[in-house]
Amino acid sequence: MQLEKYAIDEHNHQLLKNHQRNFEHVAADVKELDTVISKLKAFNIAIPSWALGTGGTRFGRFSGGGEPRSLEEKLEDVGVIHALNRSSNSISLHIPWDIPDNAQAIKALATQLGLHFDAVNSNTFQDQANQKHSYKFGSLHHVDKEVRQQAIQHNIEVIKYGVELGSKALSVWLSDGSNFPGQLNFRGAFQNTLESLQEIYAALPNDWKVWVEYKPYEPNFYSTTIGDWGQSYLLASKLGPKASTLVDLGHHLNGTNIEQIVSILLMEGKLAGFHFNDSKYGDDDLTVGSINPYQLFLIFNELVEGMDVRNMNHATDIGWMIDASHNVKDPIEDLLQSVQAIKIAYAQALLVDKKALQAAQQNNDVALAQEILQAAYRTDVRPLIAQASLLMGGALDPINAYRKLNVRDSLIKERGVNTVATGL
Ligand code: RM4
Ligand code: MN
Ligand code: MN
Repeated sequence: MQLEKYAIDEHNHQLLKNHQRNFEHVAADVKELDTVISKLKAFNIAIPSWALGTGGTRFGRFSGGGEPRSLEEKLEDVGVIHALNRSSNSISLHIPWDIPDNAQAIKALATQLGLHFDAVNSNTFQDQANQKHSYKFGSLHHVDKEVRQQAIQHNIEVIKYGVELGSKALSVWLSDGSNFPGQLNFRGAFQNTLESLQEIYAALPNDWKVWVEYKPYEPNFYSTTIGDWGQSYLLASKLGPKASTLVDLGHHLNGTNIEQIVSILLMEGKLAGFHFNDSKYGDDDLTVGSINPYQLFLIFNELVEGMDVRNMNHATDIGWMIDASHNVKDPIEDLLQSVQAIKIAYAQALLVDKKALQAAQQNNDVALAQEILQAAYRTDVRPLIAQASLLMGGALDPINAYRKLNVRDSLIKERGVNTVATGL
């Protein structure tokens, strides 16, 4: 299904008066208001194809109604999200969950919906039905060269699908690791991974990048071969300029200072991008900003400052993606909330008085530095985001509009109650 623009406009109309009052109130205190609004207008976050269905846990999966049954329907769902928030103009595909049978037709549908294809993700953490060798003991790090070759070939195939669709990056996440001490030779596993990635790297088209994701544990519980940003950074450095580190917010042990990691990777030109989500304990893949919005703001504060120092384009020089998977919410509502949370953190970071903060840092004025950061964090920037959305033809309040326009009911009517999207 596709949302009609007039329906969104009509819904906006009812909220407009209130919006204008709120907007004027916050805008009065924003220096360089036009710049802030135009940055918000340009900002987009990719939607992961695997988040459009209800996620499962290892205990079960409770599918919701009207889930997308095909790649086409996944694109349509992202089209709905983008029509509402005007900030989700791309989709990140996972192969083989989302193999495009007819790349030209899929590309045409995406263009019609105003979408393009973000990074493509390979999958060597599951065995596929027709596969010769098993990944039970790993893929790119495997002790057996034949298994490594199979995983390398899969990644090269994923690049080929991506090229057909106009993607520009391959995102690699490996579950490779060990469950028990003694199971692995760490150096051997690292070297095998490096050599495998080198073969994949060699297959990248000129204008492509490879993003190396890390994760401390799960599904392996003793060691993960790319377990932290240091190991990912080391691989990316050895691979070359097309390789960099992808930060998934849920892939850190509790208490890790993620904003500091982000700052250093950015300084070194090795920050590929993000998989946004939130977590309380581990890789919980909860809605972005639902648990720790302050951390998200602190990350964006480092991003804005670090990107400005390097003269980077906020909207396009880093890969912004969501990686979440839910079992209780309507996936579209969840994604709308995630995008909104990211834009809130970004807008707040844009409001930080950088000069004043720098001066406070130079003077070791710790209390003032905190005041400056929190003044931005405690600003209700939602009217700024609503204004940017309105100017782009989106909804003032995307979730509210989604509900009022009964989108899920229409999807259920069209697709049925018992649908299961591919994914986890
Ligand atoms: C992993 C990791 C990857 C994602 C898979 C589905 O934990 O976050 O990025 O592709 O889950
Ligand atoms: Mn991820
Ligand atoms: Mn994850």
